[in-house]
Amino acid sequence: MAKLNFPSDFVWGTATASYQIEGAYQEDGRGLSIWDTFSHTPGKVVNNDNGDVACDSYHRYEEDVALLKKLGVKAYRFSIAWPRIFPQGTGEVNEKGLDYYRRVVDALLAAGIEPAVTLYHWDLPQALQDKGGWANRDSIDAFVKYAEVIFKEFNGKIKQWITFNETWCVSFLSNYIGAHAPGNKDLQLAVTVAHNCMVAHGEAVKKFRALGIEGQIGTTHNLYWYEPLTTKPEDVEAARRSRAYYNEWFMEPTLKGTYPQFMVDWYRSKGAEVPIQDGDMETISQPIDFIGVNFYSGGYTRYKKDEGLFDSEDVQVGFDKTFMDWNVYPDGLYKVLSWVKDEYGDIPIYITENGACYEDELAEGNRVHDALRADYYKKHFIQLHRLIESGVQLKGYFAWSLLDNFEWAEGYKKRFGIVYTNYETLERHPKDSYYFIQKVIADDGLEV
Ligand code: GCO
Repeated sequence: MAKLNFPSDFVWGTATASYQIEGAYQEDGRGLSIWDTFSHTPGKVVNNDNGDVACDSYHRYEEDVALLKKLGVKAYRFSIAWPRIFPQGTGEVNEKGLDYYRRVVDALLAAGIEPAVTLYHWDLPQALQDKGGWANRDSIDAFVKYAEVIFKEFNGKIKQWITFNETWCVSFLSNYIGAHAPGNKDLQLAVTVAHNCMVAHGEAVKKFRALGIEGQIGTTHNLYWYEPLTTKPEDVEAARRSRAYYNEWFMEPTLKGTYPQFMVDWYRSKGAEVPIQDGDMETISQPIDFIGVNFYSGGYTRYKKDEGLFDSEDVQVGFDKTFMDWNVYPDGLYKVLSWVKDEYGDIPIYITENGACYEDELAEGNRVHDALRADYYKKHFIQLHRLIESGVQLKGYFAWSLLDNFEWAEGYKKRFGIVYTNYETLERHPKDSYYFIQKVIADDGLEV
């Protein structure tokens, strides 16, 4: 047995998102978001589940904070629901909506937990979607106004800011694949939305600097690691496209101010152009203080003519799978963050999400023996240690998720929590993985 020690200033945390946990979807003047519309449209979400009640964190946030405190985390990542603040996306601030986040932030600070806030975790006000959503550049101005209100309100209290969560999901998953709200299937729309969201990120960073807000600001991209199945050039190229779809397309504009040309050409060959306006690339690549990375999976890819968008297909090579059917690929985490360092230098990195979905059962004494999830965490923590040792500027890690919650198009059946949510009673029960993480934090490391 050896002990892997983590630096004492390493930030351990957990993460959630507003629409996935809050519920209270019509309370205190909250406007509707694209996720209310989408989840209330029959056939869009498994079992036609929706976030009307979710974990009811709008009323039970004190219990959530108590769970965080007992867990021993330094930080908690959550998101603010834009339609609580501006029910119509723009206009007058809804003070009652803001009050909810005042209560949450104060409760966290009183418990000695640093709030890490995501400004956009997918709940776009429906009123803005009605005018074209992220494809309309007016949404950029609306976002910056919303961000400004939050920056000013919480200056000095919230010290870690994340503008966008997973711009790939906001753009391609939601507007090309169509699996998430608003559910479009149009490549040009996806490319446009990705671009406009990145401009909105950059404009918000400019506003943050201009206002002199305390703390650090960055954005979160969801990265995957794909290896070519063979060394054949066509497989190598196919894997390169699969990676760039998630990784370079977002990382390169954010951190270098350019798009990867081979992907610009590829999208052009499919009829989609990036709608770059003067000054956009400079705006997008505003210096940021850290990059947030959400990592879940990856795998092996090979060339296959006319398959999907990239002439490529994923190949099953015997990985263990989670209940989402995602490969368990801890080494992929090591590889992708090593690539970030090689490609983009020593920017501080936070893993803003990582975690696993498994089928859980409530056992005697309200315990959940989720050995597979605890093992998933352990395997990834070993890689965190390896990354830190290798000189990657990895500053913190947020487990997804504090609680089982509304898993978007998958509804409630897919559980990612380290705390079990009983959706009938809304009681919360820590799982074995919670106690595993609690011990790692208390010991500043783990035995392997
Ligand atoms: C994400 C989302 C989470 C998901 C998680 C599991 O950023 O993808 O933030 O909301 O629940 O990724 O799919």
